[in-house]
Amino acid sequence: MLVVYNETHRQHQGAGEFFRGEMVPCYENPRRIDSLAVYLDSQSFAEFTEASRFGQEPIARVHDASYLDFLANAYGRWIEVAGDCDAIPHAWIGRGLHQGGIPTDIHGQLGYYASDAGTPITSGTWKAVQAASDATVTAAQLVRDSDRSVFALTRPPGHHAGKDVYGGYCFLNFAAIGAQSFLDHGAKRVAILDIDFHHGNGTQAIFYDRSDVLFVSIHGDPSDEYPYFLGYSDEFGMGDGEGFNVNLPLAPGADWSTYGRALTQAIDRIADYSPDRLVVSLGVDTFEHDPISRFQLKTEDFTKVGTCLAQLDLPKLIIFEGGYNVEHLGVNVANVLRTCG
Ligand code: SP5
Ligand code: ZN
Repeated sequence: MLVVYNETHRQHQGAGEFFRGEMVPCYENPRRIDSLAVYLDSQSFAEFTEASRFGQEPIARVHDASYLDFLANAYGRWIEVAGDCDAIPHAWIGRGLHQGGIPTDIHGQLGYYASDAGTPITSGTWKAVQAASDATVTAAQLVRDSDRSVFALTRPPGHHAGKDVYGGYCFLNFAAIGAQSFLDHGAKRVAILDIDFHHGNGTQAIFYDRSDVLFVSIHGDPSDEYPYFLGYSDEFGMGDGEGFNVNLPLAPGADWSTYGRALTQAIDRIADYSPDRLVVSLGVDTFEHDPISRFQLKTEDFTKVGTCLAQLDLPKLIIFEGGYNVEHLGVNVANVLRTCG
């Protein structure tokens, strides 16, 4: 399998995230990719290649211009008022307490665009996420040219980012950028399968009213897990998108017997849709020893995940999302990639 490696990921390195009333070291850190890259590099099935540059155009197909402008300048504006530390908001929009305007102050804008206090904007965030977009679009191009599956080995992750909102460690939605890039190059129907432990709320929201992208997600029940506010089983899509959004929430503690059934259901729905292209948001925070998640997949279960994915006989654009047990990331991801077709 081709692996597009984005070395610039390292530019995004947050000091801490706010959790349970205190700052804790960021779970989403460069060691994740370092460890994963070393492991994949030792596997003969993985062939590394570098990203080409595509610039802002594919990003602007998914995200709002004003949001991109904010992301590009947020850190510079923040250090003027806060000094040289990561930017984190302290005030948010409350339900019913907003008429739609965007404040001018950087603190107000952070609160406007952010969905949580766990996603610091650092000096290199904008560079890193642009490079991650390049890696994604390169991978999509390679899928088209080679008719083989390609893995975008990059971070930070993307599936919690909406068209004008960041959070959940995510700033740009790479699954959406990849899917849109397929559509812009002739695909008529793209399916996105999201198997990160957390619901891909950003991806869902971006495509909620569209039928050209089917979004299917298996994740921890949001009544009990981040991102809390989307990911319920009665969210089917709206307007033209009605029937093209499928959420399969599972209770905490799900192991392969439960998970495998949901995965079969997800794959059947995707096969029914008969997409031209398939994007996989691959999080391995479904692992039993993930430090922030609550499913119970074992290392050998990731081979079963890959074998199930192989039933969808299409080259896949696979994008790395979550997974925070740094030591086991490599073997878990490799077990999916080796078997997924
Ligand atoms: C892409 C992705 O996986 N984003 C996940 C964002 C989760 N943010 C909330 C983290 C809550 C941290 N919980 C720590 C539990 C430690 N026992
Ligand atoms: Zn996750």
